[in-house]
Amino acid sequence: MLTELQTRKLTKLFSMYDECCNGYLCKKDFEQIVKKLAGVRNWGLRSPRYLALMNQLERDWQGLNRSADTDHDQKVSIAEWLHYYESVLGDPQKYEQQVQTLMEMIFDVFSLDESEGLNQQSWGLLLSVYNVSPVYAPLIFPTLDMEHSGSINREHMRQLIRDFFYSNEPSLPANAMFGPY
Ligand SMILES: [Ca+2]
Ligand SMILES: [Ca+2]
Repeated sequence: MLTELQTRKLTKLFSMYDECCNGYLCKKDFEQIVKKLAGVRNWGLRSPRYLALMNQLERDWQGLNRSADTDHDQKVSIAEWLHYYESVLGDPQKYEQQVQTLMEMIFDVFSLDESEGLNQQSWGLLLSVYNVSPVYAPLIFPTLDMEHSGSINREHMRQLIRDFFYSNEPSLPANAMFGPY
């Protein structure tokens, strides 16, 4: 069973993917996200990076649609999304697979400096791609970067994502890593 806090965070995550804001996730939402992700790095429509990104998001959508769209209308409702995540979070192998893919994509697109970590600017870009205003980045990033290193590495990000999905502790900064929820 998802807790009330988990449900709120997963609803936030849903809203980040619902690019066209119609209350459903469909293929078009993912296509728009690909364009925005590629736009962050100015990857051209025919560049290998763009094509790799497009393939990945296509696979993400197919996987989500196959597992979550239980009424087969080719779109995923919030109820279907929550039901799907309940099953993913209950299965360590599924969870790890999903997070691994997400992590690779995030670091591929948003790590802008040579340390290959995510800085505050990266965070603002990440928010803006996913329908959240980058004005939140200066408020959120310092609460996540508790050691004030200016950068979030992969290991740290993996932990933040885990807390976002699983934690029921209302005071954890990771709950609000993508803004108000
Ligand atoms: Ca939509
Ligand atoms: Ca559906």
